[in-house]
Amino acid sequence: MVKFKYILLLSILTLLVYSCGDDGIPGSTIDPNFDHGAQSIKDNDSLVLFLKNHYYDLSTSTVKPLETGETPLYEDPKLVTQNITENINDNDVDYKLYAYIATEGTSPKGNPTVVDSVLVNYSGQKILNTTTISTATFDSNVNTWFVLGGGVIRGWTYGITNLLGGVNNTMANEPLSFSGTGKGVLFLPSGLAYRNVGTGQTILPNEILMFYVELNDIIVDTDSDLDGVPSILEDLDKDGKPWNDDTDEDGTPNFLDTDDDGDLILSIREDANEDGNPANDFSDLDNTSLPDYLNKVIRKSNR
Ligand SMILES: [Ca+2]
Ligand SMILES: [Ca+2]
Ligand SMILES: [Ca+2]
Ligand SMILES: [Ca+2]
Repeated sequence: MVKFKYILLLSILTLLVYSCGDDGIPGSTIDPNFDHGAQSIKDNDSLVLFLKNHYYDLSTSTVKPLETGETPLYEDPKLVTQNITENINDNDVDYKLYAYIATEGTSPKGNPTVVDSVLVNYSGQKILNTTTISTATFDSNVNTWFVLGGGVIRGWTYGITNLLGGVNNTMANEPLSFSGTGKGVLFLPSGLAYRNVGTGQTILPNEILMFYVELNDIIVDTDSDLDGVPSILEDLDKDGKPWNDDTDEDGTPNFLDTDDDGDLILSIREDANEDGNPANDFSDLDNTSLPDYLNKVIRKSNR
């Protein structure tokens, strides 16, 4: 089900999904000499000024130019700053992402991980200068599923983990309905959006963006490749980035790879004790810490 949705989304969504270079980084093949670090600093300077010149208006749930008596976003305790390091062309680039948590969600499911499936309403606007907001919404949608680490812009991957979802009140055969949803605004440097590439005519290279996001629901422990190992547990080096773990080096990260060790036996079938979890089966007496599904030497299928 989740896998199906993932594939469907990849084929439909053109805006929030970028095309990846061989290292998974959009634009890396377009201009290998582009200075991503300098762009990150420039974008952050703009974002900070923007956040100092705007506030969140509770009555309209929108970001507005600062007025007397209002608290600038930059000084608002509801603003979260995330430091994120992305590896681009073998160089680490530091970014700052700002997430304004307007309304805490009420879901007991907790925050989504960077690779969980999320159901969101959203709208995106450009930050074209630091004192005003583009009134044009370039993209919006309601009740749309995304896999956070699986193809959305990185600003979403990280930013939406700050939100909690709501409670599903949907009745049988009725439209989706949620209450107590989490609402926030993401402020993204271009490096965590469409980088120095843009999306063609809609987003130009190096544009900084803001997204209103409402998190309706999440799938806890999303298993995008349905191999029995939750996506977040396929982050083998535990660096918080499941997209850089690729045991068989076939270009598909483990959390999207149905045969993680490339031995032509599906991971879900390398489940010797048949408990549905391939991560707790260790048949190699010479390597007792490596589970069968990551061990090319072991090619036992339990089905
Ligand atoms: Ca990793
Ligand atoms: Ca896998
Ligand atoms: Ca395998
Ligand atoms: Ca097992």
